[in-house]
Amino acid sequence: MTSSVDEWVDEVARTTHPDKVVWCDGSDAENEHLIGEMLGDGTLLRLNEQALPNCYLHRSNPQDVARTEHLTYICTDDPHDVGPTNNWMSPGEAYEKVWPLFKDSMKNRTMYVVPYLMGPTSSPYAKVGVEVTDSPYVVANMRIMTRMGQVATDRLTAGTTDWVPGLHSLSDLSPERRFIMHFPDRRTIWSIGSGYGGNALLGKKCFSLRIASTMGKQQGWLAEHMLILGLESPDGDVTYIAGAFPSACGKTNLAMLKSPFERDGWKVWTVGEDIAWINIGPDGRFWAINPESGYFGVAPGTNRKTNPNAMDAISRNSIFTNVAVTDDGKVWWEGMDGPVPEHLIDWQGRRWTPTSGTKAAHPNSRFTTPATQNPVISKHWEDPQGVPLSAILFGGRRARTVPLVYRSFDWEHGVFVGATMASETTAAATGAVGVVRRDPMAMLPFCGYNMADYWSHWLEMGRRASNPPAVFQVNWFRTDDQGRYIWPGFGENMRVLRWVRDQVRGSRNGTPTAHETPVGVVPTPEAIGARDLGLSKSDAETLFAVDREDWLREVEDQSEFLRKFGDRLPDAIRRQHQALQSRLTPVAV
Ligand code: GTP
Ligand code: SPV
Ligand code: MN
Repeated sequence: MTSSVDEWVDEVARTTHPDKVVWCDGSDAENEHLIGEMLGDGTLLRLNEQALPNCYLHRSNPQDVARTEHLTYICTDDPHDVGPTNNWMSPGEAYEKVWPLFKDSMKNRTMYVVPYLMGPTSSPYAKVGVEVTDSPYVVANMRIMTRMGQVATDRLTAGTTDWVPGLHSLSDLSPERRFIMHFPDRRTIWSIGSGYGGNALLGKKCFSLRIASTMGKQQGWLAEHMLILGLESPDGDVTYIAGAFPSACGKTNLAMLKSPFERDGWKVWTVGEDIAWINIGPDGRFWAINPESGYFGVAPGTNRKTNPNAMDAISRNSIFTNVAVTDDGKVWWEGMDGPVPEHLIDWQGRRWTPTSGTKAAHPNSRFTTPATQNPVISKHWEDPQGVPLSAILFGGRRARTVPLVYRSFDWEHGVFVGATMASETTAAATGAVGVVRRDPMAMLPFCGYNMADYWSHWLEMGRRASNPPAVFQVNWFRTDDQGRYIWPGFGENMRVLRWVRDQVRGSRNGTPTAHETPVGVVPTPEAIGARDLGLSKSDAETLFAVDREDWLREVEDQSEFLRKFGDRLPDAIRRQHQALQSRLTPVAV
């Protein structure tokens, strides 16, 4: 390897004291050997070999089942550079407080050195990381989620200097000694005390969002928590749409959508389902690549009806984390097809029956599966320049207030809509579930610098692009008085995608399909096909309603949030907020 990688690995090994150091090449043989070892020590359990060939179950420590946002830090000299929405620690304090936790943390363990590439192999936008970890489970997941091994090593030996070092150790898995640390100035990551998902697979949230967002700010591009899909219309044309929804709010499902209108020629192709890196092309459009090569998807709720493409993808070569198992070694989770089994082994390895009164699978249980197994993978998913975006959707879980879909008036208004979006919290992070919080651009836990500066960067990107995407907000999660979701969601979201395409490419038949409201442009119920769906009149009304009182409360809550950013808040955001307020306030006559 290059001398700088060697030096860093030596330095880490001198502190963490592993038994041995293994440099990973990403080969099948290496993977088989690792899997064998993990089956041997119980880290992995083999699933039914006929039904789920080469699939494994991992049960994580019950104290380590989701990202831990309160233990996630951005380390800069000046606390103002991380802003009010991030946890800050000075690099000096990090060295004093967190570095010592790595001392001897890999004793009696193997240290794996994992070079990986984020982005298609031939893409000029792809970037190299090197993760050092003492978790073979992390290595096996990184092998699915990133282009790991030789392809990355080749870039390093070819002289890439801006590679991102990431140090990861399970240590004792204690939440008291758990820290997820980011040093944007040195483009370095340290993670200790967790083996789970976004805390431990450092290529994902730590590099591709937190560190990459700071690179993007400096270099003029965007690292976003977005799915990317291609919407094929009956004329065979494909419109690319990106969508930023917070964790566990529907990105994977929308990106893999199975169209109910396939026979009419409407179809979705997946480019990415969690992260997008966006550059401005020579044509003045936004071009997006998916830096990942696999899906780390939410298991509960996934079934043949909601997401048949995912069910096909995860039927082989996949790792399941914290799901339940049936007597015949198949996987099970809440929302799985068919009747609930009489007994199961739950996510913690305990006997479970329908009367147990607990969830059999953890609500944040996940599958890790290679992107290439997705039956609707886009043939452009590895295009080096990415795909050109016509629209960006911002979406969240909102029981009230936000209609099914609306379009923003222009780029500046669209950035404001993203900046002020909110969503109910989910099991993807530890803490209370179902609490509405502001989650700008679905990046609240992932933006590596001051969110106000990030909005300035978004505004600037729109000014630089001659043809930026149109911006929409969507909400699949509006409920009625009984708390039931009004909108059927999943495949039926195709109806919203079709309307979005009409908005950006021109209507199909010239009849009016939308009307203007104070918050944005809302479709007519007919344009979505509310009647074909059998929605009652009152449900359809609720779904498309923009209630003045609700929105005035929303504006009030937005004020409180925006105030936190003080002088750093871009004028354009302040202006947009005032403009929304005055559109909502009837003029006295
Ligand atoms: P992360 O991987 O955490 O970033 O999540 P994600 O945004 O990819 O969310 P995902 O598609 O995995 O969906 C999360 C949960 O929401 C799952 O339980 C889905 O079944 C459910 N879900 C997804 N789309 C819809 C929808 O249109 N309607 C409803 N009601 N539920 C949905
Ligand atoms: C998310 O929480 O947004 C995820 C899962 O995609 S994790 O990889 O754990 O961050
Ligand atoms: Mn995510």
